[in-house]
Amino acid sequence: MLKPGVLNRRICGEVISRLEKRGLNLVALKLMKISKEKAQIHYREHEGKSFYPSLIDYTTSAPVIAMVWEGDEAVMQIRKTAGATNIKDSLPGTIRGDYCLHTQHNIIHASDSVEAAEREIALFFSPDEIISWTDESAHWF
Ligand code: 3AN
Repeated sequence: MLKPGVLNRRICGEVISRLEKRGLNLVALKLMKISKEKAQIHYREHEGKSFYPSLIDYTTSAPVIAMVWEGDEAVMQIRKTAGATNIKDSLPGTIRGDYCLHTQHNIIHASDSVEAAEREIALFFSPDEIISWTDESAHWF
């Protein structure tokens, strides 16, 4: 998910392009404003932490781009491409390491396990909105 503010910065295409170039398949994409209820479910593991209230406020403050990506080891590969959660550890070359300075506004959310991905996809997408496709481009090379 591209977090609030990414649209304002006009870098959605750049970030999505990085995931495409990694070789992953984009199978669903939706511009949406997240409700407080859904943000609370999405970030329920952080309830009670000091940054939780501002995390919910931020997540619901502006539109986001929710996406589903497919590919070998997609969860691990996207996490690595996104970079570390704590911006102090996000290396240059990763999305977070290249586009942001603050942990709370670290521009992209990526599911941290297959189970989390299944739960998060179900929260934001209906099954008919996910369109798997086969890469036919190999025919051209
Ligand atoms: P990730 O998004 O990398 O899975 P989580 O689930 O630990 O990381 O944290 C969810 C979001 O909460 C982060 N993307 C970030 O916006 C915010 N967050 C996490 N840790 C902190 C922190 N120590 N201070 C402020 N915000 C944080």
